[in-house]
Amino acid sequence: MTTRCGTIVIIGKPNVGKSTLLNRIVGSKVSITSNKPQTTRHPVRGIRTDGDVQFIFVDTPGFQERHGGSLNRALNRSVSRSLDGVDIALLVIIAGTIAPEDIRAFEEIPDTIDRIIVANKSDRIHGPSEMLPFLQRANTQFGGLPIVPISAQGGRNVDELLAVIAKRLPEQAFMYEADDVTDRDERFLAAEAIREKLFRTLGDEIPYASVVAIESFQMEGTMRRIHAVIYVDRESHKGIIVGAGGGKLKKMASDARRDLEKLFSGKVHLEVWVKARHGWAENPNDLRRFGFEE
Ligand SMILES: Nc1nc2c(ncn2[C@@H]2O[C@H](COP(=O)(O)OP(=O)(O)OP(=O)(O)O)[C@@H](O)[C@H]2O)c(=O)[nH]1
Ligand SMILES: [Mg+2]
Repeated sequence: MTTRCGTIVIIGKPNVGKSTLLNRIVGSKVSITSNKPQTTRHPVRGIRTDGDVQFIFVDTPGFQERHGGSLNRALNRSVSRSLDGVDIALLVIIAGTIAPEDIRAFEEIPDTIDRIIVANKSDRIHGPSEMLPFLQRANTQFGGLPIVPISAQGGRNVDELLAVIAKRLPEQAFMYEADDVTDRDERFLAAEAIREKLFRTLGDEIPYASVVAIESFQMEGTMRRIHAVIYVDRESHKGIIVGAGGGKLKKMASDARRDLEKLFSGKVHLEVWVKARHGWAENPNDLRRFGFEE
């Protein structure tokens, strides 16, 4: 049997729905999502195998322009590095608009890579009278590359996108087992599940100044016992996360635990502490320790 297999990187400005698309495609929540930009900080692979075709998608952090700190530079470097050796790049934009940031993200993709423009959130478009002129503009802007309107959230047209991709994948052996969904280990997924709750629960400032570390992860029979620490940049942030009577932290931990039990199909015992670690986002040693590539 001839098989097709290839790597498809998902890039685009923050908050366009890259991670939602990845999760939709693999049918499991391997990448965290929120309505705040900069949710994804580490590239995550999502794998999907349909018969004789294996898709290896790489979700990346949104391409950053606003702030020039060490963390953002590390994020942008990881986007650029994710483009190395891939077969296809998907540029995700929001249907109906072509922003200057979209064009700059597009310019990051070498033109030696097969490119597809994905116009997400098409559920927000009001019919063909809005869609057709947009498609025409996108066609001119992106030099006639394929443009596929989808809704990652609702799933509209995602199968059509997969069909467009499948045709372009090289003929080669699978790189993962047919039932693999991600390359990331359970420690990573656990830390991310907690970080997602910070993004979804707290105001703007805190999530960006925090990072989650897994201190221990043990199997006890079929139960996973996980101990995590949320590091924040400032002592005063600790109280904001913990909340009155510890209520906020308790809720975030129990939401994260529920997600993880679903993802791991097994019982999880999760304990989460909050500690201050001043200046971690500007400290190269801390950035390395928390898994940001140099
Ligand atoms: N209406 C609508 N909203 C969507 C769709 N796809 C994603 N969203 C929402 O858009 C927001 C951002 O989604 P993410 O998947 O986290 O976006 P991202 O591009 O991965 O963001 P970063 O990792 O921060 O760069 C979330 O609130 C999603 O629920 C869609 O098809 N339609
Ligand atoms: Mg993301």
